[in-house]
Formats: sequence, C-alpha cells, structure tokens
Amino acid sequence: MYAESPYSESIVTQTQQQFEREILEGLKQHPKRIHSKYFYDARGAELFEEICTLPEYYPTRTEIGILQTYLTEIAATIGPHARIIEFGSGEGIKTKLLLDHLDRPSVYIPVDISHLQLEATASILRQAHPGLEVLPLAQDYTVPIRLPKACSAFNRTVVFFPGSTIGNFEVQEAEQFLKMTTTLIGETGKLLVGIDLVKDRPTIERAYNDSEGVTAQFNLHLIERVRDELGANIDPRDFEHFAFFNEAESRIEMHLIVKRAFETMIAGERIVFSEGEHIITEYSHKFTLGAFEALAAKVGLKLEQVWQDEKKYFAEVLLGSVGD
Ligand code: AVJ
Repeated sequence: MYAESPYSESIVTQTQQQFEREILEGLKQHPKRIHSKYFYDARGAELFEEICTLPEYYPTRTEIGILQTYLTEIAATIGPHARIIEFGSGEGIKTKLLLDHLDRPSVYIPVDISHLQLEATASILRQAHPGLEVLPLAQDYTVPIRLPKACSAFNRTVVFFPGSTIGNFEVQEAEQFLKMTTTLIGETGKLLVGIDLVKDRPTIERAYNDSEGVTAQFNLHLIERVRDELGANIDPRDFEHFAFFNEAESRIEMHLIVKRAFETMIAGERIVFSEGEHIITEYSHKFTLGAFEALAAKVGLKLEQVWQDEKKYFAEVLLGSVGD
C-alpha cells in the first residue's frame, strides 16, 4: 500500500526515524520513558480496541453512552456547517456518532499519527457523508500542526478530542495543547473534549489491570516494537506490566518493570536495564471538573456545558473562548 505513493512513503520513513530517535532519548533518561503515542501502531490500535470492550475498562463505553444520550443537544449547540478537527481519531465510533448528529457539517479534519487508520476512516466517511469534505492529516499532534486548506465554507470550527486522551499529556503539555486549540478554534469556535473523572481508586485501577491481561499485552507491545522495528535484542518476557493510581498527581501511571538485568544495543547505543528498574510508558490523568475548569481558564477557555453519565465517571465538556 505504501509503495504506491511516494508521499506516504516519505511520511513513513520520517516517522520511523522519529520513532528511533525518541525511543533512544527516552531510554537514556532516568527514569526511562517510552512515549504513550507509540502504543498505536496497527497491532497496538487493535489491542486498544480490545481494551475498550473489557468489562473493567469503563471510559469508552461510558463516553459513547453520554454521546448517544446527549448528541442531539450537543449538535444543536454547535449549529450547522461546522468544520470539525479531531485529534487521535482512532477507530471512529464516536466520530460517526458526532457527524451523524451534526447539521450538515462542512469539513472534517482527522489528525492522527497512524496513517493507515486515517485513510481507512476517511474513505468510509466520504461515502457516508457525500457533502462533507474530509481532509485527513497524518501528523503527531503533540507538536504544533498546520491545517490543510478546505474548499468548503464553514460557520465555526470545533475541535473534537474524545477518549480522555487529553489525560495522556503532562499538565504543562495539556496547557500547551489547549492553547494550541484556542488558536485553531478562534473567537467563535468550540472545543468538545472527553475527560475521565476522579473516582474511587479500585474502579480506576481495575480499568488498567484487567483480568484478561489485555492491558498488560498492550503495555508490553512497546517492547515488541523496539525489538521488531529497531532490531534490538530485547524480550517482552523480561518485563512486567504495572499500573497504579498516583493520587497526588491524580493520574494512572503505567510502567514496565525490568524482571532481570540485561543490556542491549538500541539504535547504535548500549542501554543498560537493571533488575527492578521502571520504564514509564503512560500517564492517564483523571480530572475533577473544577481542576479541568482551572486548567482551561489558564488559556482563556471557559466551560460552557458539561454532559455526564449517571455515575459521574466521565464527562463530555464544551469549551469556548472567554471573549466569545
Ligand atoms: C486512549 C489514552 C484514553 O488512558 O485510558 C487504555 C489508553 N492505556 N489502557 C487511557 C489506555 C491503557 C487510554 N487513552
């Protein structure tokens, strides 16, 4: 598939070089780190979809429930002919729900690091919504992005960021990201974001320590990628999945713990792993509405509406600029 287009091939090469560079940088830090965006190659995306169906993993099902219940109301607030920018578009159930409810949306720009998934989603959406201009952008949205120019006119811009993926950012990165979205949406635009809420510790921790071990496989898949894509002599069986709720930071932390000491060459450099050492692979922040409101206020965004499930596990939040 890549071979047909030199354009996509160059994206792939560039992405592979970035992968190698960032993996190496992360493994040279103390503590070692691997960025959570690297979970999502084709296999990782598949494992994540499996996570979403697990009984313990409440966020996806809860958010979809909120959207199904309130999207008529949400769509009315957004109004007709919107330009939608979605970050980390994933497998597309939520996208489909949003686009189906909106009144004649004009432009849809999915932004995702996973090129393959983007193209697949785009062609399905073009068929389902003939009037919609779909402009996929294969880019890492943790760095500033340049939007493709649309032909169609639109009334306002809405950034859609579901899944509590905003929780993956460190607090300062989340602030930067929100600042970037304020620029994208302008005075009249909106941000529609899904956030996972603070709740009792067992419920949160079970969601990241499922009984079938799918989350563990997902976490260990990072080691498989380093082995397979960087040709490193590294074995997932030498690592153990570990996830806990860090209450002081209000976040789930996923780590990989080294079970036995070893060293290996990665991208031309010798990396030493000692027994019991932790590699940090993901933060997943849990918010209170108050904490999220305070974060948004720092970049001039205000909470305009909030939709929640009955248990208040999850919230879909609509924000606009303070000046609006
Ligand atoms: C896709 C970032 C929302 O943090 O809950 C699921 C990823 N990690 N299980 C999350 C994830 C482990 C997920 N997000």
